[in-house]
Amino acid sequence: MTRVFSGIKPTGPVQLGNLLGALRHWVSDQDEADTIFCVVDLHALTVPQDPAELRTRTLELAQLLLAIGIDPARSTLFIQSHVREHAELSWLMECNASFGELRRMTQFKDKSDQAEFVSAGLFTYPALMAADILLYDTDRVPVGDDQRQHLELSRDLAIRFNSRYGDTFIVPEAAIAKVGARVMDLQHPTKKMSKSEDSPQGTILVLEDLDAVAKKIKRAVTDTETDVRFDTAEKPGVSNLLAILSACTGTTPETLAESYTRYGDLKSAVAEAVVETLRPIQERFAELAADPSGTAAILASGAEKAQAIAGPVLERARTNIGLLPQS
Ligand code: ATP
Ligand code: LTN
Repeated sequence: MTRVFSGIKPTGPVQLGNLLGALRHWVSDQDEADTIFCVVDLHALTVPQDPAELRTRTLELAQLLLAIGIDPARSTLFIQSHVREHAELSWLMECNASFGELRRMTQFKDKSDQAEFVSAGLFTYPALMAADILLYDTDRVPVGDDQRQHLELSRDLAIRFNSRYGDTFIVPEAAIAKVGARVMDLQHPTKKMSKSEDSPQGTILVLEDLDAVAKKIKRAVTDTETDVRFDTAEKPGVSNLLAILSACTGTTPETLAESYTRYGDLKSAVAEAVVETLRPIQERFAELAADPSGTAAILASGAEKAQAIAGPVLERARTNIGLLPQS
């Protein structure tokens, strides 16, 4: 059976891009693959975090994943830091990644440009991500388009490790959807929507008040023309709305463009589709939030199942790289 693995950082409230670009595919992957999903709290530490807030967000993010339909009976759901193997394999990955290849990562360039304090962890971030993936003999990694370069590096590191030390890791494939893999900010449609950027009017939060969601969509930046066309270069705002509607309805953006002649009608349709996508998630989240100990139990069992896979894979890597076994 195909093994699917993916992760999400507890760096802020989950936004529509996370849902459409990645999380909805995690849910559908459960029908056909052996699925493992992880809240990557160690990755969140690459930028400064308030400890109490990080703890709360980590638990809430796990509850949100359950609310969108991650089913603990079919998937392994756990917190990255609960499985110590991630940090250890990350070191082996760091020692096999070059300074030059890490320096070329565009996410590092973007995030370090804006940061006052650039941690060493922000730089080595992709080595930890490769460790996450390789620890589970992963075949496929569903992610948004912004993770393409990190996935390519994970593959390169797996191939390099295998060629230096003998067959150790499965080389994973990225799974990037055709539609919704790059949801843009509603106010700055040439920038991706992000949970840690400060753009409240341009970002739709999955748990946000639904009237506020509809208002933000109706105020989304479009352009001074009037025709509805799917053209990401010339019409980024309109194309973003079409892509969002497409991801929510399953109809292609090109076909949708033919059904609307006015921006106002398109925006109303997008608002309705997004609100109806979010409503059931919010209802389910409210139920789960009332039972944090239920989530904690799911996470404990998830970490145990994850560790049972990660332990032997790490052992394989330790042996092949030449670390002396403990007697
Ligand atoms: P941050 O702002 O802290 O970097 P983020 O919102 O980009 O966070 P991540 O935790 O880095 O979210 O990503 C979780 C998943 O959501 C990843 O697979 C990522 O590719 C995807 N994703 C994030 N933003 C978008 C977006 N705007 N459109 C589509 N997919 C996205
Ligand atoms: N880097 C990813 C989050 C992430 C991840 C992973 C995704 C960490 N480890 C393993 C897939 C597989 C991000 O910024 N979205």
